[in-house]
Order: sequence, then C-alpha cells, then structure tokens
Amino acid sequence: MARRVSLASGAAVLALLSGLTMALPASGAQTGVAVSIPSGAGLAASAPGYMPSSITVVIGVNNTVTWTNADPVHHTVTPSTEPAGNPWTVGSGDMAQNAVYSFTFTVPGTYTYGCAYHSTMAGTIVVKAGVTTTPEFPTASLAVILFAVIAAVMLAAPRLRASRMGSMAA
Ligand SMILES: [Cu+2]
Repeated sequence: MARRVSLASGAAVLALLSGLTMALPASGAQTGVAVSIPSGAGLAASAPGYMPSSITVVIGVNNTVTWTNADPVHHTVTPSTEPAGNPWTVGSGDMAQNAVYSFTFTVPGTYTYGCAYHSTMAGTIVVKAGVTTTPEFPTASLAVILFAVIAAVMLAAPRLRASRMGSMAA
C-alpha cells in the first residue's frame, strides 16, 4: 500500500516536471525585426535608405532581421563591418522590387551594411547576447531536482500514511 502511494506520487511528480520542461521557452520561437527599403531609397536625398537604419536585436528574442525591398529600383544588403570572425559573410545579393532577405544574427557585436549600388545607403545592427533566455535548461539540474523530489516523496509517504492511520484509529 505504502509502495503504491509513493509510486503514484512519483508519477505525479514526473508528470509535473515534464509539464515544466514543456513550458520552457522553445529556442525556435523567435520574433524578428523588419527593415524596409522604401521607394527612392537609393536617392542621395533619402539617405540612409534603410528604414529603420539602426536597430538593436537580442539573441534568442528577436535576432532575425528581414529586409524587404519596396522600391522599384534594385538594391542589396551587403555586410561591411562585423564582429571578429565575420559571422555574416554573404549578404542578400541583388534584390528586385518586393524581394525579401532574412538573416539570423547569433554572434553579439556591431554590424554595419550598405547597398552595393548606392553608396548613400547605410545601416547598423547591434546584436546583444540574450540574458533572460538561456537556450537550454540544464538537464543535470533537472535530474537533481527530480531525484530530490522523488526521495522526499518516498520518505514522506510512509509517515503520512502512518499518521493518517493513527488518526483513523483514534
Ligand atoms: Cu541601393
């Protein structure tokens, strides 16, 4: 009887913990930032040509940037300066009207880019390391919590049962 009680409690704890892990934020659930290349973006008068021209993104939160060319004129999104290791090697290439280009930034630092066709077009992206969203909940600590909870339940269950029987007898 005591064994069955502790097994049932253990199963409940397991279900609870698996629910907890499922509730943790999935690394795939990211939102992004949209940058438009508006009509007339390549004209010197409309510099810098990217809207907004300066953005800040946070890894794991909104680190996918999507550029859309809303201009009938072709443009590019071409990286110029980047953090060490050049994590953003290839830009968009030629973008005709309505072309869409996305890149997910995973290395913190400051990036600048421009258009291969129009020297007045310039943009800046500051990529910050995520603070609140750790990509993975450490599995080791989860195992320790699970073990501790099961141990506590197994220790407590016979005592609880004994006290319940005691109160029934009284
Ligand atoms: Cu351009």
